[in-house]
Amino acid sequence: MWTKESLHDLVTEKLKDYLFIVVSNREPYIHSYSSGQIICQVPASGLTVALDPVMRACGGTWIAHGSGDADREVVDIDNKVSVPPADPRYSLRRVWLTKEEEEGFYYGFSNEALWPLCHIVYTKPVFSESDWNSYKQVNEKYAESILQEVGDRKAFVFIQDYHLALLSRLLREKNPAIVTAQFWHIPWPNRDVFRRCPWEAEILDGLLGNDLLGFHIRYHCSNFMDTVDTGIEAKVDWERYEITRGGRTTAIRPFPISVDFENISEGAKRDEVLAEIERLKKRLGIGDEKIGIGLDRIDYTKGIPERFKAIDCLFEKYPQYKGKIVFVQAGVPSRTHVKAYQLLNKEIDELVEEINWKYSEGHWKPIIWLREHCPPVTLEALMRMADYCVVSSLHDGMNLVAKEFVASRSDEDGVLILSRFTGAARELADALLINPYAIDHFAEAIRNALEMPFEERQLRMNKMREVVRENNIYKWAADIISDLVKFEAGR
Ligand code: GDG
Repeated sequence: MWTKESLHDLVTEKLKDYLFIVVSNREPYIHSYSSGQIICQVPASGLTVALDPVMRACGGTWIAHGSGDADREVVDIDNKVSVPPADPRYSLRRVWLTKEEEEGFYYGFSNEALWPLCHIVYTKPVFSESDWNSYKQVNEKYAESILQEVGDRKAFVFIQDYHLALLSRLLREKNPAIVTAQFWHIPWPNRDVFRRCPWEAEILDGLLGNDLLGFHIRYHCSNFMDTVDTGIEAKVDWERYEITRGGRTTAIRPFPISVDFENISEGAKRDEVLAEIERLKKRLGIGDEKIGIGLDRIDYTKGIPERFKAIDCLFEKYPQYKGKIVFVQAGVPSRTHVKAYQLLNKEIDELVEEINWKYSEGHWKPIIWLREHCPPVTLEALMRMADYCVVSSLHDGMNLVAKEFVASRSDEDGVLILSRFTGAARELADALLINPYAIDHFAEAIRNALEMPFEERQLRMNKMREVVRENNIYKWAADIISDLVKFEAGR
């Protein structure tokens, strides 16, 4: 079983001569002003939630966009600050982007082109030449910051996600000795879909600057191999899952990301969490009702409207549940600058209003909608007080909420309703698996969750807990580092 200590030992032994650098767009800690004071927040992002414990164990430098309005106030002359603020374990080096760069690189090419292209949930990607230029420019800016940080030392740079597809190639051109691995946190679609990107060749070439390229599941690896096979000049080795281009080879591997199981499991038992459950129930007016929860970034890939439609369908079919159950949806606003997200927020508001109007009786209403960024203790309380948790993504690389829910249930209770179209569904076979597009079937799954006897809930939860305990976030990081070291040694 991998722990933070064994990961630390692995890094000390295998990467002892190397500087360890993680790069991502989103930063793990954001400093901002609140009522004239500087506060530090943890963003709602699967990537940063997963990597923070890895960095705490490994040390090193995390390079990311400084997006908080007080971020500049707390850094030193190298744009660095030690984090986590209460117990510093590693350095966060901030990259500054102009408003125009944020618009074109982040909102534009990353989130209006690549995100919908890779998720295929019927939101059309928008390909704009100026967004693409901005994307290239920002990737160059990141490269400069990394090269400065590395200097003439040996370095292992671990690049995150779809915002930085060109980075490894840029680093390699300037400093071929840098070892890079990249993890793509979202799905990789089939080649016919990816072909629609006008800059397909540049993106594929950029990603093949890496020594190792990871996806959550093998299916995404195969889709990538296939896209390269038909998209650009390269030798694709299906036996070894390796691609050679321009004389250098990239290994393509699946690494299912995970959570810090022990920490979440132990944390959920704290008195503070139990007190928060009481506080929440009082605040939300919840009494003896059975509780369902949803907890997401508000994103059109997460299947939030489908979830509410299933609840509507449940009450249509089984009106006896009126007054007996309640569904708490916590949703943290995300990318609201993008039109598709504005439309989604409007759709969600209208659906909640319509369903609550249709079924509410006296003080009771079926859906409690919390559109806010919840502090960690509130998330822990929600997970712990739920009778069932719904993860209904229309498509999701992994989905950490599903694994966090399982990890938090040290009481061995609670039912997970999980979309088949998440990476997590490959591992969590004891969840109630659903197709979120099939609303009737989805409503039946909620009924099953509500009626499931304790023995079955316990059996399923324990099996899922075993899977997440064993395949925790430290194993994910250790597997990547071990594969990279093996691959480098075999060159
Ligand atoms: C991408 C991929 C992949 C949610 N609300 C709040 C909050 N959260 C936290 C959750 C969870 C994280 O945000 C969301 O993680 P997901 O994995 O579900 O989703 P994405 O952000 O889309 O992540 C995904 C992931 O990368 C990792 O590879 O699993 O497939 O899309 O940790 O608990 N956190 C706080 N307040 C909230 O209100 N603090």
